[in-house]
Amino acid sequence: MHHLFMHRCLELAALGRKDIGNGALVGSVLVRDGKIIAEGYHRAFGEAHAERALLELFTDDIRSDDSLYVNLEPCCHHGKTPPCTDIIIERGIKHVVYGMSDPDTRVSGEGIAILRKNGITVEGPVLHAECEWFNRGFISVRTKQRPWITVKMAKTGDGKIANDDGSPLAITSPQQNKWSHEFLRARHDVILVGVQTVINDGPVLDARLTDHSDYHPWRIVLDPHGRIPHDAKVVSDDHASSTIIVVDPLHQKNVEALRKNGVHIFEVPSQNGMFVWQELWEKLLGSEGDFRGVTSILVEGGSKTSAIFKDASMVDMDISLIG
Ligand code: AOF
Ligand code: ZN
Repeated sequence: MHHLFMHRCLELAALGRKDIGNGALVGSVLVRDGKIIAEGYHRAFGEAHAERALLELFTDDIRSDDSLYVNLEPCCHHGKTPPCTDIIIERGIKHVVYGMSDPDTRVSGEGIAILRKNGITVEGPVLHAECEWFNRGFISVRTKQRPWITVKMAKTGDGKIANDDGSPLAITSPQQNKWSHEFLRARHDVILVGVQTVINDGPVLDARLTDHSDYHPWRIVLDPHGRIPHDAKVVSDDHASSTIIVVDPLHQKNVEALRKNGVHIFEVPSQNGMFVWQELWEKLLGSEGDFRGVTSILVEGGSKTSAIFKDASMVDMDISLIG
């Protein structure tokens, strides 16, 4: 039963993906007599954490045999919201089951210790490998100060990734495309490409072949010289406001006009055609307008952009789909 309830926490947590910025994906359920009687999740950056969202919605008395499940150790710090441990203690919860401890140095075990000091039984980590995998972006941001990075390439059996003139080559099967939308695109905060891929292929970079077709990951185009065509789909379609062009400040004027479509323009200095990593991560982990930071990036090409990430050891997972 533990696993069932923890899976439900993860399912709820996933609903926050687009709006929690650089934070953790967290869901919580309250269980009474083996059944879920209340649910909550961390909905958006700066808003109530999962446990607080649940307890603010569920205002009945808590019974001493109720259990609160949450996929991340409850926090004990005053951040944008008060500590979750406070409301758990105040409301008289006696059992907490958690999925993984919190890598945030303001918490890291202290949340659990405080609950125990207050006479609460704390069980966990439950399903921790799955919980950590699910929050790999958040863990990366908190431990490496950069997002989790997956590089994905599609190749033919003999190693080709495009036609010899650079034009796109249909490589993967419909099943592979569906899988990569469902398990790669819909499970990262960002799909990132170099500007040459936009020029050559004109991609849409969304997760349309999925059950989450209303989820539109951020689309980032690395474009140091501001070469992106202004009629490219990513900067002119209905989701242009989910697109970020990263440009060197020297060439910012080339893309300035795209702001009227809602496109975000991030200025980051570059050296030899590549952005300064430290400054790139500062921008991508920080806030600007309605952008609140990201925790995971799927690099989808082209070969030069992927090589830049690999050469700098900025890759956590490298996936080749062989067509
Ligand atoms: C929880 N439940 O639902 C979340 C937690 O900036 P703040 O105040 O939102 O705090 C962010 C930190 O709080 C984050 O780094 C992580 O340690 C914890 N997130 N904790 O108990 C939640 N989202
Ligand atoms: Zn909290």
